[in-house]
Amino acid sequence: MAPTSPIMNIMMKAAEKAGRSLIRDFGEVEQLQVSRKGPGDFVTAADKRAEEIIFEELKAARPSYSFLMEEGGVVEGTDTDNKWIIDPLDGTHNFMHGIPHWCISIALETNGRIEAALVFDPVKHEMFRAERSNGAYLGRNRLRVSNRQDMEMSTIAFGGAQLDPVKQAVYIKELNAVSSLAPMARRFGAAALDLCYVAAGRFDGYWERGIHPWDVAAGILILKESGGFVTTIDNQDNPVYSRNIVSGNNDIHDKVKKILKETAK
Ligand code: LIP
Repeated sequence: MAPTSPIMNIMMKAAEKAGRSLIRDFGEVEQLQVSRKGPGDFVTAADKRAEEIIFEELKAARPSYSFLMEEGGVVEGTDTDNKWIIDPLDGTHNFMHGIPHWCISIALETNGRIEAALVFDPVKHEMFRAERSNGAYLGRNRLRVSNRQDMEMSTIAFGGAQLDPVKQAVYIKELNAVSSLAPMARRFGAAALDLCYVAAGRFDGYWERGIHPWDVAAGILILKESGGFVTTIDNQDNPVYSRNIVSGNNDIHDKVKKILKETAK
C-alpha cells in the first residue's frame, strides 16, 4: 500500500473501528425489516454509535481539533484552523433496507481547505483515500478518472429527489434533461461513494442538489486528486458547503454542467 501519513493512519484507524461496529449492526438490519417498528430507530442508534467511535478516536489523537458531524453537529475545539467533517454512515437509506452500499466519510479541513480525505466501504472492504497534492488511492492502486466522453455510454450518478414540490420539479427537469442524453444515469444513494466511484473511473459523472458538507467533503478531495473536476451547479465558490454539486472527468463534468445550467433557464 502507498505510504500513509500519520494523520491518514489516525483516520483509517477510526474508520475501521467504526466500520466493525456498523458491519455488526448491518447484520441485524435484515431481521428488523419485518419487525413492526421496522429498523428505523435501530439504524439511528447504529449511526450514532459509529459517530461516537470516530469522535472518540479522532479526539484522542488530535484533542484540540474542531468537529462538524452529521449527527453531533459542531464541536468547537481550541484549534479552529483544523476541523474534522464526518458522516458516520453515508447511504443511510440503503443501510436501513439491507442494501450493501453505504460508507463512512471522514475529511480534515485545514484553514478552509480539505487536506485529507477518507471514504471507507466496510461491506466491500474498499478504503478510498487522498491527501492534497499526493494523489488518490484505493488500497495500493492510484485512482484515475475515466476518459469517457460519450454521454450515451457514460454512467452518471445523481441524487436529490425532494418531498418539496418546487425542489422536486427541478429534480425531475434536470433528471429528464441529463438522462435523455445519458440513458445509463442511475441513483445509488451515497454521495461519498458516488464521488469515489467517479474518481475510480467506475462512474463518469455525478450531480446532486441538497447534499450536506459531511456527505461530500472527503469525496471532493478524492475526486480532485484523481484528476476529476468538482464544481457547483450554481457557480458558488465552495462545493463542500454549496448544497449542490456537479462532478466528473473533465469532459463529462462540462457536458453535465452545461445541461443543468440550460435546464435552469
Ligand atoms: C445521503 C446522500 C445521498 C442523498 C441522500 C442522503 P445520508 O446521505 O449520501 O447522496 O441522495 O438523500 O442525503 O443521509 O445517507 O448520510
